[in-house]
Amino acid sequence: MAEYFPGIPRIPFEGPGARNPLAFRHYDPSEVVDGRTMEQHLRFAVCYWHTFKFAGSDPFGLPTMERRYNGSGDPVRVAEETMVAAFELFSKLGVKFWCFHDSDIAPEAATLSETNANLDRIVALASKLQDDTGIRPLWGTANLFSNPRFMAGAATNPSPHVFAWAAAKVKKAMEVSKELGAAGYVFWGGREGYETLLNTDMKRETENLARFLRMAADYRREIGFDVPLYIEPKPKEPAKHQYDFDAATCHAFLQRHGLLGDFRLNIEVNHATLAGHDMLHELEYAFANDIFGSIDANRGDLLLGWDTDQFPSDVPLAALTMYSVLRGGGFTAGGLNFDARLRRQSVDPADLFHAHIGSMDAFARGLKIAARLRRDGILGGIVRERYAEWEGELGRRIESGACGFAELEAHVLRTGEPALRSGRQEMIENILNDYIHS
Ligand code: XLS
Ligand code: NI
Ligand code: NI
Repeated sequence: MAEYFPGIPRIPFEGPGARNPLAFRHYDPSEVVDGRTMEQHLRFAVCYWHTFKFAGSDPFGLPTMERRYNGSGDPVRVAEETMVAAFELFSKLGVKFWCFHDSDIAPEAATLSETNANLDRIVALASKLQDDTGIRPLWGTANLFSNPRFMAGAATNPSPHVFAWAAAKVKKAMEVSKELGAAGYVFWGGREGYETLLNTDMKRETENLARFLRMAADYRREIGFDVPLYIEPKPKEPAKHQYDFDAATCHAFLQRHGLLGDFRLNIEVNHATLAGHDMLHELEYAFANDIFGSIDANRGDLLLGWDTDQFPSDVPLAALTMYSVLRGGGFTAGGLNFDARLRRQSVDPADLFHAHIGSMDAFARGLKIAARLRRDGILGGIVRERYAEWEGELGRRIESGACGFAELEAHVLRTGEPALRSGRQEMIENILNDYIHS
């Protein structure tokens, strides 16, 4: 079989002092942390679109990256070569999962049937490569945003004909995801929103979106595709406003339309920041409301206002992310999908490896830091102590619903002002630094 990343070996674990840039310093898949191996905890996935289809173009410039597999020949042939290259990269990195859109893996043709035939051909190849390697999708999804027919939305399009197209694409993408043994299925509504309210019927669009998602949930049951469905929140880009704005907006929407039983969230770091939150806020909200599902791991740039999708090599953020995930019970069907792409000047195929190695190492360190934080129980203890008064007489009466305003007023008249207590933020931040840097 052709080699698409010659000169790059299977990436070994060499430990913290290693000098070899093509080695893990911290990610040792078999190392046990808190009763599970790192591989079981972290469930890394490589994303197909950025890693294999992004070639360095930006709104001002042409592609910069040449790849052996992304040639200019017959598109199905190119798709096959790309799939083989993908499994070479997955295997060399030692990741067990990948994520894809239907149109990343197989070229769209003139009609739906031809497109589906292309997909079937590539999926057969992917199945074989999966059998050989034991790698499978963390999730699949349908691209409902690139083709011009979706310019005004997919499930929220003013035209039912386009709604039908979206349904047909999702139907096939779910079938294919099931066939490949995907552990989940994602809905990201890049064009489910609006450019201007002057031509938009928001009520109708959001109700149609709910109808669409209900049909998807029904179809999942119909074909026995027994995995979680995820909504991936994002507030904008490409649409000016997207209906799945953030975790709380999605939660309210799912609740309002009776869809909570079928959907969870796939939370992405750079989408959280575009919504004016940080990742930890979104995770905390999802866990607090029992809708956490999976993570798209990347990061943005504070000085740029868009979805830069950089690789998540930031150790403190990885540590706090894993702290939140561990506290919530760890991943079940979900995992860490690197929805991230190289910078435009990182033109070498080896850069794909450096990017993934650095992010996998960051999360391995983050996992260990998070496990220590939990074992020592310091942060947990600080929070418990801060709310300790709720265990007292007054707190218990309020939380059990035993009292109302009149009794609370009487309490204040009797006892006067509360004592002011420090939130100790700076001290807590110092403790965190001790853990991160020791
Ligand atoms: C785009 C999204 C997209 C989804 C999958 O911003 O992150 O890549 O993860 O459609
Ligand atoms: Ni994104
Ligand atoms: Ni994403």
